[in-house]
Amino acid sequence: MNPGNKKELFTRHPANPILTVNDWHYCAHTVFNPGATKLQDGTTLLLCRVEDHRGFSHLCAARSANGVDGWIIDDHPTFESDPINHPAELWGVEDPRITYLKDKAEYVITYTAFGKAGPGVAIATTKDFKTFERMGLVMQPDDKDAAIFPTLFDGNYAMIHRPIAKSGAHIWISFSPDLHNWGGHEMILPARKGAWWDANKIGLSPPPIETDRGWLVLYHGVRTHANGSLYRLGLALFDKAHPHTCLLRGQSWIFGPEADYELNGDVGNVVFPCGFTIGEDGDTINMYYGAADTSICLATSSIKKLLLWLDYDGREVTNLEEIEASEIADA
Ligand code: BMA
Repeated sequence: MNPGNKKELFTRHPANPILTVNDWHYCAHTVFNPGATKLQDGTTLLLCRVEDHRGFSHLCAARSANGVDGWIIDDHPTFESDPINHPAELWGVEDPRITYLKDKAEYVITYTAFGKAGPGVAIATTKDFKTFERMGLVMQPDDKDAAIFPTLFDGNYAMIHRPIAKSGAHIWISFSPDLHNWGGHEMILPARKGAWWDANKIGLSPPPIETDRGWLVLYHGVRTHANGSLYRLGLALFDKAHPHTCLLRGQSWIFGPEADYELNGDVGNVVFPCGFTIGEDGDTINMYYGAADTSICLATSSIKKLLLWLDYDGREVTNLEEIEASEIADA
């Protein structure tokens, strides 16, 4: 599939931004970077990051029958930081990703706990998005952009996350028998170097998307330039049974800031998805993303289209990229 000059594979919804802080029932500064899931009755639930006027974030649930409009938003923060019992959340909770675990019949929320030591990965579980059980920090700072796979691998849960290592900000995987204790850590996708759009920093965006050919991983890449940081999205495919094995990695980015609401805001030039739902056809991807750290937007694509594009633009991952990453460590 030759996409021609147009590399973007997602179509923005004409109603964007679909949610802004003006839709909230209480005083807040911005709403962005929502986790997403479809509840058992088909309702789309977004767990939105809400930043208050101190600069601290909490999470608030918004529900809609069609995932586009008619949002019913909680009239209070749904999930707030608990700094007394969890000091790692002193400055708030950010960027949730939601995974439904069939074996437990509950939702696992991985989120960034922001405290004095920096951002770390924390987990909470819920059955109804009203009451939550906190597990606390599962990956120490500096670590973020985490999500759990919806299936087990040889009886273990798997989590993708982004620790900051000496070699840089690359994507890693870890495994756990109980969601509390994690091991088997392995780097699975390195940030590239030099002129690449995803040089400097990468991190998982929404949780991995299950397909017949493997796990589609949408990730954000950050390119630092004279004007600041530019957040765009890339795509990779991982082996279905061995999710630490990358089969294909796209060369070009597939979505980046273009619309006014993505270019301008608290942090311009940022598109930052943390959640998706799949349409009733089993193929449509509804990607929910934060625009410019200010509002919430929707863009759609298709699993078939993304896989076809990877066959065209993707490359098998060679050791070269890992060698490049380790060169940074050696420098
Ligand atoms: C990242 C995260 C996101 C944010 C992005 C752009 O490091 O903190 O929450 O959207 O930066 O500011």
